[in-house]
Amino acid sequence: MRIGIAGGGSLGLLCATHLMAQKHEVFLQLRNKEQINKVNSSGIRLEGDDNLYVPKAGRETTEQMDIWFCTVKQHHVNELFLKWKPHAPVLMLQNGIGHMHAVPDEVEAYPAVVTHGALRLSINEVRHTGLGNIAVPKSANKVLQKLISQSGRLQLVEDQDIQKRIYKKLVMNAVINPLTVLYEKPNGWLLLSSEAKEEARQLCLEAASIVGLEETIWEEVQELIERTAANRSSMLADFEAGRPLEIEAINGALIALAAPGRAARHQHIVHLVRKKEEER
Ligand code: KPL
Repeated sequence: MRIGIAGGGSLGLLCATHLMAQKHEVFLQLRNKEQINKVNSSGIRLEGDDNLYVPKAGRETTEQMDIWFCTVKQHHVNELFLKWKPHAPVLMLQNGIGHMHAVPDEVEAYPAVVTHGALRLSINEVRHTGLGNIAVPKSANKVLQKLISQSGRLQLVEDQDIQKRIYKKLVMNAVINPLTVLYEKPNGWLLLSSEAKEEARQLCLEAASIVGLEETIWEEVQELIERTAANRSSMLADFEAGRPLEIEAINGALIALAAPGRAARHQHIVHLVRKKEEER
Protein backbone atom coordinates (compact mmCIF):
# COMPACT_ATOMS: atom_id res chain seq x y z
CA MET A 1 0.00 0.00 0.00
CA ARG A 2 1.05 3.63 -0.37
CA ILE A 3 1.00 5.20 3.08
CA GLY A 4 1.55 8.82 4.08
CA ILE A 5 2.74 9.76 7.55
CA ALA A 6 2.40 13.32 8.82
CA GLY A 7 4.94 14.12 11.56
CA GLY A 8 8.53 13.10 12.22
CA GLY A 9 8.46 12.63 15.98
CA SER A 10 9.07 9.29 17.69
CA LEU A 11 5.73 7.86 16.59
CA GLY A 12 6.04 9.04 12.99
CA LEU A 13 9.50 7.46 12.66
CA LEU A 14 8.36 4.26 14.38
CA CYS A 15 5.36 3.90 12.06
CA ALA A 16 7.50 4.62 9.00
CA THR A 17 10.04 1.88 9.79
CA HIS A 18 7.45 -0.74 10.76
CA LEU A 19 5.28 -0.05 7.71
CA MET A 20 8.31 -0.21 5.40
CA ALA A 21 9.29 -3.51 7.01
CA GLN A 22 5.89 -4.73 5.80
CA LYS A 23 6.86 -3.60 2.26
CA HIS A 24 4.53 -0.62 2.19
CA GLU A 25 5.64 2.45 0.26
CA VAL A 26 5.92 5.35 2.72
CA PHE A 27 5.87 9.13 2.26
CA LEU A 28 6.91 11.09 5.36
CA GLN A 29 5.43 14.58 5.50
CA LEU A 30 7.72 16.82 7.56
CA ARG A 31 8.09 20.52 8.31
CA ASN A 32 11.76 20.62 9.18
CA LYS A 33 14.11 20.98 6.21
CA GLU A 34 17.08 19.45 8.03
CA GLN A 35 15.02 16.36 8.87
CA ILE A 36 13.71 16.09 5.28
CA ASN A 37 17.28 16.17 3.92
CA LYS A 38 18.57 13.71 6.49
CA VAL A 39 15.76 11.19 5.94
CA ASN A 40 16.08 11.43 2.13
CA SER A 41 19.86 11.04 2.20
CA SER A 42 20.40 8.61 5.08
CA GLY A 43 17.00 7.00 5.73
CA ILE A 44 15.67 6.08 9.18
CA ARG A 45 17.36 3.70 11.60
CA LEU A 46 15.28 1.64 14.00
CA GLU A 47 17.50 0.67 16.94
CA GLY A 48 18.27 -3.05 17.02
CA ASP A 49 17.24 -3.55 13.37
CA ASP A 50 20.01 -3.82 10.76
CA ASN A 51 17.79 -2.65 7.92
CA LEU A 52 17.92 0.94 6.78
CA TYR A 53 14.51 2.36 5.94
CA VAL A 54 14.49 5.04 3.25
CA PRO A 55 11.03 6.54 2.74
CA LYS A 56 10.43 9.58 0.56
CA ALA A 57 10.30 12.68 2.73
CA GLY A 58 9.08 16.19 1.95
CA ARG A 59 6.87 19.10 2.97
CA GLU A 60 4.01 17.77 0.81
CA THR A 61 3.28 15.32 -1.97
CA THR A 62 1.08 15.32 -5.05
CA GLU A 63 1.04 11.53 -5.10
CA GLN A 64 -2.22 9.86 -4.11
CA MET A 65 -1.88 7.91 -0.84
CA ASP A 66 -4.10 4.96 0.15
CA ILE A 67 -4.17 6.07 3.76
CA TRP A 68 -2.49 8.58 6.10
CA PHE A 69 -1.20 8.32 9.67
CA CYS A 70 -1.39 11.71 11.38
CA THR A 71 1.19 11.57 14.20
CA VAL A 72 1.76 15.26 14.98
CA LYS A 73 1.14 16.41 18.56
CA GLN A 74 -2.37 17.52 19.35
CA HIS A 75 -1.42 21.21 19.55
CA HIS A 76 -0.25 21.08 15.91
CA VAL A 77 -3.38 19.46 14.48
CA ASN A 78 -5.27 22.73 13.88
CA GLU A 79 -2.37 24.35 12.09
CA LEU A 80 -1.71 21.22 10.02
CA PHE A 81 -5.23 21.06 8.60
CA LEU A 82 -5.20 24.75 7.61
CA LYS A 83 -3.08 23.83 4.58
CA TRP A 84 -3.36 20.05 4.31
CA LYS A 85 -6.23 18.45 2.39
CA PRO A 86 -5.63 14.68 2.40
CA HIS A 87 -7.73 12.84 -0.19
CA ALA A 88 -7.53 9.53 1.64
CA PRO A 89 -8.65 8.23 5.04
CA VAL A 90 -6.58 9.56 7.95
CA LEU A 91 -5.80 7.80 11.24
CA MET A 92 -5.43 10.33 14.06
CA LEU A 93 -2.82 9.03 16.54
CA GLN A 94 -2.71 11.86 19.10
CA ASN A 95 -2.67 11.56 22.87
CA GLY A 96 -5.54 13.21 24.73
CA ILE A 97 -8.97 14.11 23.42
CA GLY A 98 -10.44 16.98 21.46
CA HIS A 99 -8.31 16.83 18.31
CA MET A 100 -11.00 15.11 16.21
CA HIS A 101 -12.92 18.41 16.30
CA ALA A 102 -10.03 20.12 14.55
CA VAL A 103 -10.32 17.85 11.50
CA PRO A 104 -12.35 19.42 8.65
CA ASP A 105 -15.67 17.65 7.94
CA GLU A 106 -14.66 16.66 4.41
CA VAL A 107 -11.71 14.58 5.72
CA GLU A 108 -12.47 10.93 6.51
CA ALA A 109 -10.68 10.66 9.85
CA TYR A 110 -10.58 7.82 12.39
CA PRO A 111 -9.39 8.13 16.01
CA ALA A 112 -6.61 5.65 16.81
CA VAL A 113 -5.29 4.72 20.24
CA VAL A 114 -1.58 3.89 20.44
CA THR A 115 0.02 1.84 23.21
CA HIS A 116 3.46 1.45 21.62
CA GLY A 117 6.32 3.16 23.38
CA ALA A 118 8.79 5.04 21.17
CA LEU A 119 11.71 7.34 21.78
CA ARG A 120 13.30 9.52 19.10
CA LEU A 121 17.08 9.26 19.43
CA SER A 122 17.87 11.80 16.69
CA ILE A 123 16.03 13.29 13.71
CA ASN A 124 16.32 9.96 11.86
CA GLU A 125 16.76 7.37 14.61
CA VAL A 126 14.11 5.80 16.80
CA ARG A 127 13.93 3.25 19.60
CA HIS A 128 10.87 1.01 20.05
CA THR A 129 10.64 1.14 23.83
CA GLY A 130 7.48 -0.89 24.31
CA LEU A 131 5.57 -3.24 22.07
CA GLY A 132 1.89 -2.32 22.04
CA ASN A 133 -0.78 -1.93 19.39
CA ILE A 134 -2.85 0.67 17.56
CA ALA A 135 -6.59 0.35 18.08
CA VAL A 136 -8.93 1.74 15.43
CA PRO A 137 -12.72 1.80 15.34
CA LYS A 138 -14.50 -1.07 13.65
CA SER A 139 -15.21 0.18 10.15
CA ALA A 140 -16.32 -1.10 6.77
CA ASN A 141 -13.63 0.97 5.06
CA LYS A 142 -11.81 -1.46 2.72
CA VAL A 143 -8.47 0.37 2.87
CA LEU A 144 -8.49 0.27 6.65
CA GLN A 145 -9.38 -3.43 6.59
CA LYS A 146 -6.47 -4.13 4.25
CA LEU A 147 -4.07 -2.11 6.39
CA ILE A 148 -5.13 -4.00 9.52
CA SER A 149 -4.26 -7.29 7.85
CA GLN A 150 -0.88 -5.95 6.68
CA SER A 151 0.20 -3.96 9.73
CA GLY A 152 2.85 -6.38 11.05
CA ARG A 153 4.52 -5.30 14.28
CA LEU A 154 2.48 -2.10 14.46
CA GLN A 155 -0.42 -4.43 15.25
CA LEU A 156 -3.49 -2.52 14.15
CA VAL A 157 -6.51 -3.95 15.90
CA GLU A 158 -10.21 -3.15 15.69
CA ASP A 159 -12.11 -2.07 18.74
CA GLN A 160 -15.93 -2.12 18.87
CA ASP A 161 -15.87 0.43 21.67
CA ILE A 162 -13.13 2.86 20.69
CA GLN A 163 -14.58 5.62 22.90
CA LYS A 164 -13.95 3.53 26.00
CA ARG A 165 -10.42 2.83 24.86
CA ILE A 166 -9.85 6.56 24.24
CA TYR A 167 -10.99 7.30 27.80
CA LYS A 168 -8.79 4.54 29.23
CA LYS A 169 -5.74 5.92 27.45
CA LEU A 170 -6.69 9.43 28.59
CA VAL A 171 -6.78 8.27 32.21
CA MET A 172 -3.42 6.51 31.84
CA ASN A 173 -1.76 9.55 30.30
CA ALA A 174 -3.39 11.92 32.81
CA VAL A 175 -1.88 9.92 35.67
CA ILE A 176 1.54 8.90 34.36
CA ASN A 177 2.63 11.84 32.23
CA PRO A 178 2.35 14.82 34.64
CA LEU A 179 3.72 12.86 37.61
CA THR A 180 6.79 11.75 35.68
CA VAL A 181 7.42 15.41 34.81
CA LEU A 182 7.04 16.55 38.42
CA TYR A 183 9.39 13.83 39.71
CA GLU A 184 11.58 13.88 36.56
CA LYS A 185 11.70 10.09 36.74
CA PRO A 186 10.89 7.21 34.40
CA ASN A 187 7.40 5.65 34.59
CA GLY A 188 8.49 2.83 36.95
CA TRP A 189 9.24 5.36 39.70
CA LEU A 190 5.50 5.85 40.18
CA LEU A 191 5.25 2.40 41.75
CA LEU A 192 8.61 2.47 43.55
CA SER A 193 7.94 5.59 45.62
CA SER A 194 5.02 5.10 48.00
CA GLU A 195 4.24 8.83 47.89
CA ALA A 196 4.14 8.87 44.08
CA LYS A 197 2.12 5.67 44.00
CA GLU A 198 -0.55 7.13 46.26
CA GLU A 199 -0.70 10.33 44.17
CA ALA A 200 -1.04 8.20 41.04
CA ARG A 201 -3.84 6.16 42.59
CA GLN A 202 -5.77 9.26 43.67
CA LEU A 203 -5.38 10.89 40.26
CA CYS A 204 -6.48 7.66 38.63
CA LEU A 205 -9.63 7.34 40.71
CA GLU A 206 -10.62 10.96 40.17
CA ALA A 207 -10.05 10.60 36.40
CA ALA A 208 -11.98 7.33 36.26
CA SER A 209 -15.00 8.89 37.94
CA ILE A 210 -14.93 11.85 35.50
CA VAL A 211 -15.05 9.63 32.41
CA GLY A 212 -17.27 6.95 33.95
CA LEU A 213 -14.77 4.08 34.11
CA GLU A 214 -14.65 1.44 36.86
CA GLU A 215 -12.10 1.83 39.66
CA THR A 216 -10.40 -1.36 38.41
CA ILE A 217 -8.70 0.86 35.82
CA TRP A 218 -6.09 1.44 38.57
CA GLU A 219 -4.97 -2.19 38.07
CA GLU A 220 -4.52 -1.51 34.36
CA VAL A 221 -2.61 1.70 35.02
CA GLN A 222 -0.22 -0.20 37.30
CA GLU A 223 0.25 -2.91 34.67
CA LEU A 224 1.09 -0.26 32.08
CA ILE A 225 3.57 1.39 34.45
CA GLU A 226 5.24 -1.98 35.03
CA ARG A 227 5.34 -2.74 31.30
CA THR A 228 6.87 0.67 30.54
CA ALA A 229 8.87 1.01 33.77
CA ALA A 230 12.12 2.05 32.08
CA ASN A 231 10.43 4.56 29.73
CA ARG A 232 10.46 8.28 30.11
CA SER A 233 6.88 9.34 29.33
CA SER A 234 6.28 11.41 26.22
CA MET A 235 5.56 14.44 28.44
CA LEU A 236 8.83 14.03 30.31
CA ALA A 237 10.68 13.65 26.99
CA ASP A 238 9.02 16.88 25.80
CA PHE A 239 9.89 18.61 29.07
CA GLU A 240 13.52 17.58 28.85
CA ALA A 241 13.78 18.61 25.20
CA GLY A 242 12.24 22.05 25.89
CA ARG A 243 9.15 21.31 23.76
CA PRO A 244 5.59 22.38 24.68
CA LEU A 245 3.80 19.87 26.94
CA GLU A 246 0.51 18.12 26.14
CA ILE A 247 -0.93 18.95 29.55
CA GLU A 248 -3.91 20.85 28.02
CA ALA A 249 -4.81 18.04 25.62
CA ILE A 250 -4.67 15.47 28.43
CA ASN A 251 -5.39 16.80 31.94
CA GLY A 252 -6.97 20.02 30.65
CA ALA A 253 -9.40 18.03 28.50
CA LEU A 254 -10.22 15.78 31.44
CA ILE A 255 -10.96 18.78 33.69
CA ALA A 256 -13.22 20.22 30.97
CA LEU A 257 -15.30 17.03 31.07
CA ALA A 258 -15.75 17.13 34.85
CA ALA A 259 -18.69 18.54 36.76
CA PRO A 260 -17.77 21.60 38.88
CA GLY A 261 -15.53 20.71 41.83
CA ARG A 262 -14.91 17.10 40.68
CA ALA A 263 -11.43 17.56 39.25
CA ALA A 264 -9.55 19.18 42.13
CA ARG A 265 -6.56 16.80 41.99
CA HIS A 266 -6.11 17.22 38.26
CA GLN A 267 -6.45 20.98 38.55
CA HIS A 268 -3.72 20.96 41.16
CA ILE A 269 -1.40 18.79 39.07
CA VAL A 270 -1.93 21.00 36.00
CA HIS A 271 -1.01 24.02 38.13
CA LEU A 272 2.20 22.32 39.32
CA VAL A 273 3.23 21.20 35.84
CA ARG A 274 2.58 24.64 34.33
CA LYS A 275 4.67 26.23 37.08
CA LYS A 276 7.49 23.80 36.41
CA GLU A 277 7.22 24.45 32.66
CA GLU A 278 7.51 28.21 33.26
CA GLU A 279 10.60 27.72 35.42
CA ARG A 280 12.23 25.43 32.86
O1 KPL B 1 1.59 6.93 26.35
C1 KPL B 1 2.43 7.12 27.18
C2 KPL B 1 3.25 8.34 27.03
O2 KPL B 1 4.39 8.36 27.42
O3 KPL B 1 2.69 9.31 26.47
C3 KPL B 1 2.60 6.21 28.35
C4 KPL B 1 1.50 5.21 28.29
C5 KPL B 1 2.50 6.99 29.61
C6 KPL B 1 3.88 5.41 28.31
O4 KPL B 1 5.01 6.13 28.58
